Amino acid sequence: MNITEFNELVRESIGTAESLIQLMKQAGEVLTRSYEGLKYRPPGAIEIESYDTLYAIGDLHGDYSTMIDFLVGEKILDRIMDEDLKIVFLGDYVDRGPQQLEVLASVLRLKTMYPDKIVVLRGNHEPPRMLIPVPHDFSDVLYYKFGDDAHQVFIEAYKLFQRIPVVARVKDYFLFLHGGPPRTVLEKKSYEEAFSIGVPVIDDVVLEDILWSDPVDDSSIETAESMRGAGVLYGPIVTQKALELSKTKYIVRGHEPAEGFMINHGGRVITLFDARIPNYGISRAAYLKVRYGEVIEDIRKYIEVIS
Ligand SMILES: [Mn+2]
Repeated sequence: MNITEFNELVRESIGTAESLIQLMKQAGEVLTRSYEGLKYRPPGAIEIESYDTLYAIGDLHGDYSTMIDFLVGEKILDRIMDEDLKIVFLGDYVDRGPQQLEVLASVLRLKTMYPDKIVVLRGNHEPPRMLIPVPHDFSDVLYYKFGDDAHQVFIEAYKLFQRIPVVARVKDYFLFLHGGPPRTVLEKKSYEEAFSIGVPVIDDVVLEDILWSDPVDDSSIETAESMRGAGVLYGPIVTQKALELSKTKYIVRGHEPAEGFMINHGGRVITLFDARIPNYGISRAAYLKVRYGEVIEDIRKYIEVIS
């Protein structure tokens, strides 16, 4: 498949309320299944067990041009059939940007076409019903596009959002999530316990913090109140404990606007941001690119910038 064909497929997927609902239903199924090299651990965790090249992309927020630039720049569509690529999307597909439906549909299309290669994680803009972010203009976008049918699409989108995994891991290397580790991590004895793995539903506070929290470079802080009104600010000690329990070395997350990327906690927290949208004044996007077995000394060398 080339980029023109992919683009056409995305356009068709959002052409009618019915086609988008169908895609969301199909994606909901594959999001919560295991594949070779990609293990799903209910209710919301993924283990990435193999890859030739691993990518991570931060918040797209309706910036479809960055999605296209990434796919074309890395020749993803040419390579994905033959190479064991793994692409982790860190959440926040909708709200704010000009092409929210295109971004959402492209991520879901990639997942349905290459379910063993794509990891879709949940952001705070794919919210639980009790924690709606501001702005949440996704519903306006649906009404503008689908009119009377918008309500049905909205209902299906929310069903889908509740199924999206919240954390992914590459043992010995990376912990991927949207915001930060749960504030309760300091009291926990295992990765599973800390991230609500193997329980019927994700603990409310665990979910809130994973989707909403931000790092703060102050080693005297464990956790502090966040101005966002949800989640917390977490200090280096929380990061250290989360890395220890998950047996990883880096937290890779999105959530905070940055000129492509930002590094915190002595190089242990990497923020990726991929929405080059004017109201943020941001002109650069960034993604992580790592080949299997590479020894990482300076994480900055593995961050690619699109400008
Ligand atoms: Mn966010």
